[in-house]
Amino acid sequence: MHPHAPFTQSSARDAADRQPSAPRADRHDFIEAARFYLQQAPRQLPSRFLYNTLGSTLFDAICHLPWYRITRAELGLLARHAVTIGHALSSGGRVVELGCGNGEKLAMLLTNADIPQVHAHLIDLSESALARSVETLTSIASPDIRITTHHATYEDGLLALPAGDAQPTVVAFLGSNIGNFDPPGASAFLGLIRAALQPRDYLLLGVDLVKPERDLLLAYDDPLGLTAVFNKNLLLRMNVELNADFDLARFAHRAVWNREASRIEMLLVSLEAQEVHVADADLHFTLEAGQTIWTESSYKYERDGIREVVEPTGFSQRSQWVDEDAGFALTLFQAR
Ligand code: AVI
Repeated sequence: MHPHAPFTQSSARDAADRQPSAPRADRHDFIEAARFYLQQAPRQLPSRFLYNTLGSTLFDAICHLPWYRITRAELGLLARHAVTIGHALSSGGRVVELGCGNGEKLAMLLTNADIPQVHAHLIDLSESALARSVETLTSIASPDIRITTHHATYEDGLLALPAGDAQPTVVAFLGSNIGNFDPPGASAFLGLIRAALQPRDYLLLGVDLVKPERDLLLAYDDPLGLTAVFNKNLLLRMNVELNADFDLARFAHRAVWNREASRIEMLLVSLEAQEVHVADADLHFTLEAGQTIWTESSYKYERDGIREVVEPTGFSQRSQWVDEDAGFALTLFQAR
């Protein structure tokens, strides 16, 4: 789905470069993506490159901001509806989390689910995320959790799941990570998940909803300036890893609500006319004052729109729980 299809971006949480020392293949990927996407009109970069070690740390901090409500809303819904979700799992079933982060969401679900045992498969490209999740999950008293980690892309991790397991499987794709895919990319990815499942298995999907523009702009251009730092870190990363010469003081962060496309666009705006070199990508270009580099799309859904996107990929909606105040939905689908 990437890097050569503009805006068919993989979820931010599957970023290959979240590891402290990126393998050479990832550096090659970064160089190729910078060369390709920075020459597009408009200039752009895939959002997965936001997540090096510093970027992941900044994102974790963003989740604590009062204006960014996704994480807290989702944790609340998981705690409140864990027993119902647990029925889907039954005892001895398996739960697969795509992009496990620090493990707190799965821990919230399982500790409240009222099931004696479960097999958890954690899929993440970040070894540190996997390690943090294992630590979180092994520290909880109940249920009895068997843990298998998959240091892999979502796609490879799903393919590596042992097939034909008699127990039900619940795939959890949380945090509105689906929002960082464009609509065709989201459908293609949901199809991949479906292909890894048996009929009657489940998908638990966390999705941020359309809400007033003012709330969206506060979430993606917060008054503390954390999201601005998170965005500008991408320029710093290119300077450090690709021998680029972006002058960070000559760029500003901007978040725009694109109502027609139903997405927040995160941009880096050139404050003046300037020349930029990305030496390792053999790239040299000029930016005019006000010209932008598009670094992330975060699609927001209407609650019924979630069903409309997911059901054609081979699932039927079973339950939906909404935090009305935060504008966030947790939806349980069953594979047909
Ligand atoms: C990871 N992803 C779901 C976040 C989002 O809301 O799109 C990334 C993010 N970008 C800016 N703030 C948070």
